[in-house]
Amino acid sequence: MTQSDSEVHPAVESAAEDIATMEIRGAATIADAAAEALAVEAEESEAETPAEFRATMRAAGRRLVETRPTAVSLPNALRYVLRGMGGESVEGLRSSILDSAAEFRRELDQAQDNLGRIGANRLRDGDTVMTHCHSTDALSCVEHALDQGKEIHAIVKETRPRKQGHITARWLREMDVPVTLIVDNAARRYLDQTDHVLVGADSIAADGSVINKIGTSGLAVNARERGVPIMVAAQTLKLHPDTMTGHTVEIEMRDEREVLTLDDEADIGDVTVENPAFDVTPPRYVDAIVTERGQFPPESIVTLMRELFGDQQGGEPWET
Ligand code: RI2
Repeated sequence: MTQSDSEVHPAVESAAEDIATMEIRGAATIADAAAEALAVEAEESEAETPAEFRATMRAAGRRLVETRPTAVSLPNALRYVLRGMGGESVEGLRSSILDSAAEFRRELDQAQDNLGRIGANRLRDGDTVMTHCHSTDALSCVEHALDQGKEIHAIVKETRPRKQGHITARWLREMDVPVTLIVDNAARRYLDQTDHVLVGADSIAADGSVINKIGTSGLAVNARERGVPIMVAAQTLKLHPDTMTGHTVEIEMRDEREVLTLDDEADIGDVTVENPAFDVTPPRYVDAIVTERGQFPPESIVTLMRELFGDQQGGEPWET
C-alpha cells in the first residue's frame, strides 16, 4: 500500500498523540521525539517515487507541528531534519533524512551537556536553587555543578496544574540533591533562602523575553524584588526565529480538566476555567540566558539569533 499525502506512519501518529497529551513533554524531549518519528517515517516509507516520498515527509511534519504551539523546539527540530532532505532517488532522500535526524539528535544531547557545563559555573558550592516545572536544560546545570564537586540544594515548586515539580524532585533526589518541595504560593517566602532561581524555557523571543511554564513571570518579578538572580537554561533550539520579524509566540491553552475535575465542578457549579500553559517573562527580570554557546544577557540574545537564523528564508518545509 502506498501512503497518501494525508496518512502518516503509526509511529508518527503515536508520537503526535503523546506530545499532544504530554506523555512526551519538555521542549528538548519533544524535539528529540519529533526527529525520531521523522526518521521512522523515512525508514519505513513505502513511497515509490521521490515526489511521493517528499509528500509523505511533509505530511509527517505537518502532523507533528500541529500538536503543541508554544515550544519552538518542535518546529525547529522539524526544520532541521526536513531541510536536510536531499537527493534524486527515494533511497537518497531516505538516507538524507536518516542522517539529518541522527545528527540533530546527537547535537541536541551535546548542546544540553555544553549548556550544563556553562550554567554550572554560575552556581557556587553550597548554593540553593529554586526550580519551576521540569526542565532538562535546567537540571543539566545542577548535574554539572555536582560533577564539579559543588554541593547544591533545591527548593522545588510543585507547579500546578500538572505538578511537574514532582518530576524535578525525583530527578534531583536521584542525583542525591537535598530537596524541599513547596506549593507554588509559598515561593516568595522561600526566596529568602534561595541563591538562584533556575528555570528552563519553551521559547525565547528576539527581545529576550522568556516563554516558560505558567508562573515563571510571577516568580521572576518576586525574585527580582528580593534580589535573587534569575537564570534561564535554554539551548539555542529554544530561540524562536519568527520573533525576529515581529511575530509573537502563541500561548497554549490546555484542557480545563487539568484544573477542575468533573466532581469539583459538580460541587462548585458552572464556572469558566482558563488554563494557559505558559507565560512571558520580560527580559528586564532575567539575569542570564544560558545556552550551549555561552551565557547572554537577555537583551543581547538577538545577536546570536541573527547569527543562527540570518540566512533562513522561504516557507516551511512541511508546507505543500
Ligand atoms: P527542557 C516544559 O514545558 C517546561 O515549561 C520547561 O521549562 C520547558 O518545557 C523546557 O524543558 P511542558 O512541555 O527542554 O512541560 O529544558 O509544557 O526539558
